[in-house]
Amino acid sequence: MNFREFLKTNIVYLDGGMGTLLQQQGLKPGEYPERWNISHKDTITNIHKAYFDAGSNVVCTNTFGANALKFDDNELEEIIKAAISNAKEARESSVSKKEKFIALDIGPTGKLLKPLGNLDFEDAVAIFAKTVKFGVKYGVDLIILETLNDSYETKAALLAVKENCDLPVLVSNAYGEDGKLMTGATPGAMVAMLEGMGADAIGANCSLGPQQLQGVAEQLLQKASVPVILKPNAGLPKAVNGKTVFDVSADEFAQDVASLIKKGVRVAGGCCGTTPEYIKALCDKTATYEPVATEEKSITVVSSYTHTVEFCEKPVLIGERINPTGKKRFKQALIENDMDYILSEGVKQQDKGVHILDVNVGLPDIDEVQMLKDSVCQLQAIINLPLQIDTSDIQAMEVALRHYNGKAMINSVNGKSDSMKAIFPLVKKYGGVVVALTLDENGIPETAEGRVEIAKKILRTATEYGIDKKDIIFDSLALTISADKNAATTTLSALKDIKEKLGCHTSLGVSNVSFGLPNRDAINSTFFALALENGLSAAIMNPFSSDMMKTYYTYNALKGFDENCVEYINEAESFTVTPVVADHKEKTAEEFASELQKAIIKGLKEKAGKITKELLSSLDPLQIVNDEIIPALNVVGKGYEEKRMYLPQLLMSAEAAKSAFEVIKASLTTNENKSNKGIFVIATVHGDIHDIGKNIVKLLLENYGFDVVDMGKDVPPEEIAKKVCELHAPLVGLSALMTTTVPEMEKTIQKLRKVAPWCKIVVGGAVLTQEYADKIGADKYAKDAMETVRYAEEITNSLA
Ligand code: B12
Repeated sequence: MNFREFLKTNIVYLDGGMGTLLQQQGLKPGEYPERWNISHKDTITNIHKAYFDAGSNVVCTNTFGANALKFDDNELEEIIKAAISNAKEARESSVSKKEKFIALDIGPTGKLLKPLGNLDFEDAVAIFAKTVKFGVKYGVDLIILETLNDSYETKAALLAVKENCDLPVLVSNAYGEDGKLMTGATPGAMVAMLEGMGADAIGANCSLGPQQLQGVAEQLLQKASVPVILKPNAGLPKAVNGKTVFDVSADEFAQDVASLIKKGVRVAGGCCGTTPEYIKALCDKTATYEPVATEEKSITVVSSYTHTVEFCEKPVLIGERINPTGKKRFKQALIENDMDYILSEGVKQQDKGVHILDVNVGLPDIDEVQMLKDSVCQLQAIINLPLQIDTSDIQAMEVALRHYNGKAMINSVNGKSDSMKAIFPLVKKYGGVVVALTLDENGIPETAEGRVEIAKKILRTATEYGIDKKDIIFDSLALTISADKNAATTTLSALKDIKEKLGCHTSLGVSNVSFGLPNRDAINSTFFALALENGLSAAIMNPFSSDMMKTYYTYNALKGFDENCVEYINEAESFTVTPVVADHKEKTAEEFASELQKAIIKGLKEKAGKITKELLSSLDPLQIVNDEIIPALNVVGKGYEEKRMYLPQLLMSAEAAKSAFEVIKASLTTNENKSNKGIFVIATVHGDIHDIGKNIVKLLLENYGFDVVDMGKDVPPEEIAKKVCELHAPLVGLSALMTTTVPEMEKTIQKLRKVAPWCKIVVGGAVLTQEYADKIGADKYAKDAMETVRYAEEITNSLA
């Protein structure tokens, strides 16, 4: 039976851990387990066989880390060939009578993708593609992508599979204790993106035990229309007598996973710490269970790299401001490639509360393909709202959809056969919810019936491409009432029919209705209310229009979509019309300063640099660091701690802070008689990569005439000690920003005391306290850069 057929009607049992078993058999730390396919062929084959014998339907080849970053092409091919052959041999020799399949196992590359890391998205696709091609060449039944903890890398891997074969593909992510991926995606966001791209099953593996993964599994079951995978660890790892042990027994594991199989999990196995014993226990426990049938959920949903926006009763707002039409300043920004302007238009709309951002950067004479790609990539680096890719350039659309980190909204297709032929394959390949305009080769029908007929035609054609109706949102086209008095009523009645008779969601570019009329907001907002009452699901609108926002909040309150009118009450104050007083006066330094904080918090790199330049004319550089940059980073740090912000935002803010810092650095003229005051060795300790604070300390010390030897970040104690001895440095500064890395500081101090007793040690970093510094034996705790300079001067003066 082929795997897809088997998956439809069965509970599929995967295998359990491989790495932990290999460690028990002598795999050394740092040794690549994939090489064991060749060097320890029998060991690998026996492990696979033990899993088949225990009841696994699928064993995963020992190729988790087999990728082109670790192995050259020849070795990669040999490893994958051997891995598949080992699994096949195990299948042949297994005594189990069950259906047996072999999955090519693919894990993460180990690198972060841009902009968080250095790996380019297309390079990631190419790396995964190589592994997939070898897997296909040597004959696997399916592919499993697992333990991926970043949505973008998951997308790259799934694209690589889809572009190189038609094999079934299971996609499983590693969720943290907060129920999200490391880069912030919820299970719902992963389902939206992966289902859109055609994954055969979606799930969770590794990181936690079955009990801790229960919430994630339940969310996956609630949202997914495809089978859900669960492959937990044998609980949490603990170190006992120098060995790693897991805290969930085989029986407990079987019990917990079985209860989730009862709730609907269809593909189950184990990850780190599980053994054939665990799989046997699970198979025994669930031998009489009937598979729970998967249900089509019919959720119309788009997603960003963190979360989803679902189309249901409450209207969805799509911000229309990233669009050059009729906007001189925006056009200029596009021509000048002023990305910061485009990004701030996005940030401002996000602050106003839109749920999705429309992105249209089409202008004659610009390279729209490049511009749209850059805009999408940069917007999604700092804003976590889903995007609506809005272009009539098919190539630009494909590139943008490819690089989009989630399930995008696509604007738009229409009833012309050329349009459907071009757009539907893209929707099918990359996933997405596409806005369908009710017009075709004959133009826009004058009647509502005519528009509904086009909608039906679009639905029929979409089905031929394998696109479900839940992924189509109809736009019945708002035309201007100044040209046709029935324009609005026709649109509204088409809208109503599409919603009620075809059961589809709808969207409108609301503002078109008022072209040519004065006080357009008044018309737009009333039309918006009428449209909502006639079944409008989403509006492309201007969130800076107070009339429109008023309609939105009052509508929700009146329709019962706003529990206790909480949102209405929060926003009501802003509805009060206050006359806008023309204010041409120059901005004060404080106003700029708070803008700098905002720019850093939002991760706007160029803007942060620009504002810092302006600030330097009125503020002292250190004041900018202490009163603006550090407080802004504290806000981000707190957001991260409270799980309101995720690593991507932390990184983008750090980048923005660095760009402000670069400007400050350039403005400070380094003291001429540098080495007069002596050598100061500085480093961030082992395991810690935070260096913004350390760099500030360095800069100030240099300005006060010290010869600073910067050893960088993540520096082991031995290297620091070696350098201090080599230079016979009188002063060393150590930085640590995490509770987990301050012990490295203590180690470094102990080392230095032994080999460089003359050297004074000063320590700093956000988590340090005077008390702790005393405890670990530092000579001085400096809370900031200035205090470090004062101490260094004190020491050098005493030596003089
Ligand atoms: C920016 C940032 C990052 C950036 C770092 C970029 C870079 N190049 O430095 C990135 C995004 C890469 C990052 C990564 C991580 N981060 Co971080 N990060 C921060 C953040 C927001 C700001 C740090 C900062 O630069 N502050 C501004 C500088 C100027 O302040 P400062 O370092 O304290 O320096 C001043 C003084 O302390 C002193 N000083 C500093 N160094 C020295 C040295 C000497 C010799 C002396 C005398 C004085 C001195 O003078 C400086 C100037 O006045 C903090 C939150 C916060 N508010 O601190 C979290 C924070 C430090 N990060 C944290 C975490 C957990 C992480 C990650 C593990 C996240 C992850 N899941 O991957 C990784 C760590 C990876 C690693 N192995 O190190 C936690 C640490 C929690 C803890 N208590 O242990 C924090 C506190 C966030 C939080 N609240 O959860 N992070």
